[in-house]
Amino acid sequence: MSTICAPATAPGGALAVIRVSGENAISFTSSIFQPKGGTALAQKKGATLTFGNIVNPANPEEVIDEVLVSVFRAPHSYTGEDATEISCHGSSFIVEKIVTLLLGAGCRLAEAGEFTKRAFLNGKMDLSQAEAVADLIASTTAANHRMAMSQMRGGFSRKLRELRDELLHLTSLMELELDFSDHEELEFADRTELNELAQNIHDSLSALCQSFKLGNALKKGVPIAIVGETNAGKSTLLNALLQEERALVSQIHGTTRDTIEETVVMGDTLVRFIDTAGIRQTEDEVERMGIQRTFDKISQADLLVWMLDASRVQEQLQSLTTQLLPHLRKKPFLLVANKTDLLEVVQQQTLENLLAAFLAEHELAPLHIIYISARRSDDIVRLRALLTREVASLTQTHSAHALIVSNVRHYEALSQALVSIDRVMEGLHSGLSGDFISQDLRECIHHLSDIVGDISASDTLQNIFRHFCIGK
Ligand SMILES: Nc1nc2c(ncn2[C@@H]2O[C@H](COP(=O)(O)OP(=O)(O)O)[C@@H](O)[C@H]2O)c(=O)[nH]1
Ligand SMILES: [Mg+2]
Repeated sequence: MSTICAPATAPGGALAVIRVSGENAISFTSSIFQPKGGTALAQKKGATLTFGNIVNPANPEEVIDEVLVSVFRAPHSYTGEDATEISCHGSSFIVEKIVTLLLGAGCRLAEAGEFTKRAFLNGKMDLSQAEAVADLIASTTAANHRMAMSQMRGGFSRKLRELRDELLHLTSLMELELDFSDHEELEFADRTELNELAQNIHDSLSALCQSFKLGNALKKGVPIAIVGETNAGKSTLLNALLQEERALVSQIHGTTRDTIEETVVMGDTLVRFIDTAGIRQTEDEVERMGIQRTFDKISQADLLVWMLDASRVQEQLQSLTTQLLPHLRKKPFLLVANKTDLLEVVQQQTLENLLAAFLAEHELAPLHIIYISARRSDDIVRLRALLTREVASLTQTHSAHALIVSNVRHYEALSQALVSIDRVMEGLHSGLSGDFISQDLRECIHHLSDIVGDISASDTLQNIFRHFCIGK
């Protein structure tokens, strides 16, 4: 396989690393490197550092930089091949120059994800672990980091192997029955027992599939929709939470016609706030489409912030569309009464009574009722703390050690495996012949194998590694 090289660090830092991997990694690096102190790279053991100069072999007087070269020897490297890493100063000129010299020495520029792809092909990690490397690099929150780290260290792979072993066991029991079905005197595992085995596998697969909703939310941001009448102050709140002027704010009703989504880190979790078009009766076609979209977003959200204009609560509750109520009964929500700066203290008491009566009448149970002015920063701080707590408890329904699926490809394979195991169970119930059941079992195993990468289709591999950055 050819020897590849690429910068492995993003531009802008004080130092940069250039990676080289392949059969000739050490000799190609050596041809542009003069060690200080004598020992040539070729004589160096694996996992050692050598200090020296990068020089242009065409003109050894031309010193490009003083660098440290790490030498790794197969199979003890990230890729499993001979490899070097050149730590140089982080100038884009130096990095480019060194890469050019390496290309001149015989290297080829690595494709996106090619180092990790080689690690996979050389058996250093399975496919799901390789994918976790990309997630790890992209992780911006503690929750995402935890998920990627656990997957990279093989927690998920182990679970899949366990499931595969159980499926193989079940298959062998089925096939035993097939092979000896002529011998009526022999006792086989009865079908209730087989069914129990299948049920266990079903439960594990189903739990993994269900974890995807959380995994996906953690990766893309836990969706929280801000809903309410026009002019309640929803866009003002979004801007305050994001600390930027993202959404247009105006006293003109119906300003926000489309949904706006922005992510922000709260505690150790990424949250995706969705500002929606205010809900009201309108003749405006575009605004109506916006309101329809509001309801779509409400259905997708994990948490709702229902906002009322505290200075107009009575009118707002009266005109409140009944369309919103079923959603508020189904989803956890915070009730935020905004614009308290426009209220007298006594008015707030009346307001609290009014709201309490309304909530009781409609059987609504908000997680919290909070009075704020979206224009006051200490109110925003208070609301933010409350939201952070609620998001943490939403995402901690899974224990910290539970496996969470966050990759769409894995989720799809698991869902298909679940369909196959369901067919196996149906087959066992209805007394279907063993050949058919074995066929479904094999299919189930096949879907699980896809996840860890016992797959031959190279376009699938190409597609997975295409999304990596160069140098990884
Ligand atoms: N007095 C007062 N006005 C507010 C407050 N929050 C928002 N507003 C104003 O209410 C109007 C509507 O706000 P906007 O965020 O566009 O409401 P939206 O339609 O729910 O998105 C704007 O003129 C805001 O400046 C608040 O806490 N107090
Ligand atoms: Mg708005």
